[in-house]
Amino acid sequence: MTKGIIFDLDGVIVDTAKYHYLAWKKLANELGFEFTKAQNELFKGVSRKRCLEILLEIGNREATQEEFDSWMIEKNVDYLKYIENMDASEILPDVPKILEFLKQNNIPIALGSASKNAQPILEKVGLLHYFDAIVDGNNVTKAKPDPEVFLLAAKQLGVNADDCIVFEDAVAGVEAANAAKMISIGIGDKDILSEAQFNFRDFTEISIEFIEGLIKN
Ligand code: B16
Ligand code: MG
Repeated sequence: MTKGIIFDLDGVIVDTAKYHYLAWKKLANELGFEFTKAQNELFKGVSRKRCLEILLEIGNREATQEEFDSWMIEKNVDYLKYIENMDASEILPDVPKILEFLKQNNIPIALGSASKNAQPILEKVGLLHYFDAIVDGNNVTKAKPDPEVFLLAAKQLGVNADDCIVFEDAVAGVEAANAAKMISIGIGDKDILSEAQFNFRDFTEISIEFIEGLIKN
């Protein structure tokens, strides 16, 4: 039975968090309060709807359903303006090297992201062709740490869940991978992602030998 590899998007393949931050900050400022980069950390791996709920808690703002819906749209319209200008230079270091190695070894590759904009982002940065399956915020009903996104990705790849390996930068994502009984690899701060089975700061720390070991076991 082959292994399957599942990548999160934001914080693993590209750093879209900085664009999410600018779009949320603009909305917060319009609503009359500040939104800091430190607060933006809470938004990583979290769905758009939940992000707005947290933002309103930060600003101590109430919203009617109509306002909530229109602010969700406004934030996304602003976010998409940044995405529009993305290109291959925004791919995080050594990600293409790993994707290329997996492709050459016929290892199925999936995306497992909370973002509803995942497909256009992969297209913009020129990585879409590497992915055999894309499961994102448009396909799931339960957000990470629920394992739904990764279980669906495994299913679409035709690989058993316990033969999958997940790269994640968010605590909720690592929890989701563990709940799916997959091998979890934390990308980022190992103290924050301490629940992951393996930890690396970024892909430049990951050798081809390490990947070979994972896909052979
Ligand atoms: P969208 P990931 C997540 O991406 C981001 O980390 C998170 O900040 C964002 O709110 C979420 O996608 C939804 O994104 O507004 O584009 O649907 O890390 O799960 O790839
Ligand atoms: Mg992420």
